[in-house]
Amino acid sequence: MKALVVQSLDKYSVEEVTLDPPQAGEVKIKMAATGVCHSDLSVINGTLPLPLPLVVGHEGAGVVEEVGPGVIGIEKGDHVVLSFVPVCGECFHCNQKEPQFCRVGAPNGRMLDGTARVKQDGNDLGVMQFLGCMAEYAVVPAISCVKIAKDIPLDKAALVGCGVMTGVGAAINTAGVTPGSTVAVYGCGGVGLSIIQGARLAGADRIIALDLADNKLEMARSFGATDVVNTSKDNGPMACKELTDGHGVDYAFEAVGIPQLMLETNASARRGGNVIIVGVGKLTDQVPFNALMLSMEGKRVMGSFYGDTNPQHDFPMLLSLYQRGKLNLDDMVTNTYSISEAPQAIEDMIKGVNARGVILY
Ligand code: CXF
Ligand code: ZN
Repeated sequence: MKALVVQSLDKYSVEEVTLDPPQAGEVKIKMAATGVCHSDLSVINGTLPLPLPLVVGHEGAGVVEEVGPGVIGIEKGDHVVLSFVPVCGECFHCNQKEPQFCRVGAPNGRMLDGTARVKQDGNDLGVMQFLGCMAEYAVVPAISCVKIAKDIPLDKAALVGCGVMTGVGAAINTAGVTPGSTVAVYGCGGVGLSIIQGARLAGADRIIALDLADNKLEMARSFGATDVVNTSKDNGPMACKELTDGHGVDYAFEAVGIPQLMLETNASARRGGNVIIVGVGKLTDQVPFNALMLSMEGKRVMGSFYGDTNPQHDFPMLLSLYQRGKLNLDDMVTNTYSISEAPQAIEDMIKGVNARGVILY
């Protein structure tokens, strides 16, 4: 099969690889669609350090082709969205109702039993997040699969596996955006646009989108932003204050992963407001919050990982909203690519041309 393989830092190409059959607790998926996410790039450039070579891809949907021993509840022919975190339902975090932090395995490129299914010339290849789904097929843990209705288009469903869940979940699950509230979103890529949609679904009155690129701000408007600010021309926190009678917003989100933007996000929230950091920065970066103001301003500063999702509940819920026309996934897919064109899809993402680029098989 063809897969997008990262051979070494900043070096990636479409390769012919082989895939072993699913072992106990695993299933083989015939991929239908894979969204291209900045975290794939983070693996390529080493921001997310993983042993290489490795197959990227962690935002996908497809059809179950083969079921390994001991798998119950998933059958050949089922349609599934892949969760980039396998959920065991039994560990400390699963029991805390925090399945996004499930401890069943640390993503190190291998399967949950520590071995590999993808091979090239007899050598093991790693996979991203137990998935490696930027490939024609993927063998994945059954506990990474969320079954969905067969009438949902799989190219739209794929997006729920990462970007859409991360963004909508940050607004609804992490922040708990309330009706009538004011919201600012720094960064209008796939995740930022999904935060905007989440805030709109939650009934926010004012949604301010901030980005450097006019094409992203145009998209933001179409997904529900009421105001847009191009931060290459205007000061973000000042604009947020002007639009909220001088107070600052109730909920300010950062969806890029840059320390300076995290500080601007904090500065855009009102006293007593909420600051939600969604963007994943570099391990070596620090954010210097002012030691006096952190207490005095009484803001709730929080991180949001995977939209605080419970995949088995939230994926079907978001897809139901899609089917009823309340969540716009159609316009999120701004370009599609074949697996052979995956390097082009990565380059387009770097250029910022897409809301989401999607590989179709
Ligand atoms: C990431 C978070 C870090 C692990 C890989 C996935 N989230 C979204 O892309
Ligand atoms: Zn992602």
